[in-house]
Amino acid sequence: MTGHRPPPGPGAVRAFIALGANLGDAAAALESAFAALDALADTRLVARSSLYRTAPIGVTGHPDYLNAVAAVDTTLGAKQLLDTLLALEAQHGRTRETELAPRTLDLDLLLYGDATISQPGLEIPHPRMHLRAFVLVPLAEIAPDTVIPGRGIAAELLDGIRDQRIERLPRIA
Ligand code: PH2
Ligand code: MG
Ligand code: MG
Repeated sequence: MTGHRPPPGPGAVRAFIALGANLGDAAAALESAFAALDALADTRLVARSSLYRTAPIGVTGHPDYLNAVAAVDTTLGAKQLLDTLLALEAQHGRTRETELAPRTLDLDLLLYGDATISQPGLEIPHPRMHLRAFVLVPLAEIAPDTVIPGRGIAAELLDGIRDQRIERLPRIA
């Protein structure tokens, strides 16, 4: 997004990534993750949402999350990009005690162009993204017209998630 590096080249695919954290300095982790995405080989950050404070979904008694969404253009394949995201999580201290344990950084691949992919460990579109305010609200902020294959248009899915608590944090600088 800084404009100092050349675009990733012809054939780049627009992908969307969900960022989340609810352990440690979550805001710092998300800012660091945006920078790391922009610095990836063959990948450029093209848009980033605000940070949002969100109620944990699927668990009770855990700390609130900070969530955000990034758009990247990349010539990495979907599986390469996924593996890169998992490596970035690990670099940010992510451990996996239990499935929904509080985490220092979660990076979920939401969309990879208009692809539909179903293989072990890689489900595109992310199978629950259309049900989650913490994904749809930041996605609609940066790319409201995004088509979620089989589900609809991001901005049009917001009506279904009005009951989920989410608060946009003011942008600093
Ligand atoms: N991630 C989950 C489960 N629940 N809830 C919120 N608010 N934000 C998340 O990122 C999140 C969640 C699984 O990865
Ligand atoms: Mg997740
Ligand atoms: Mg994940």
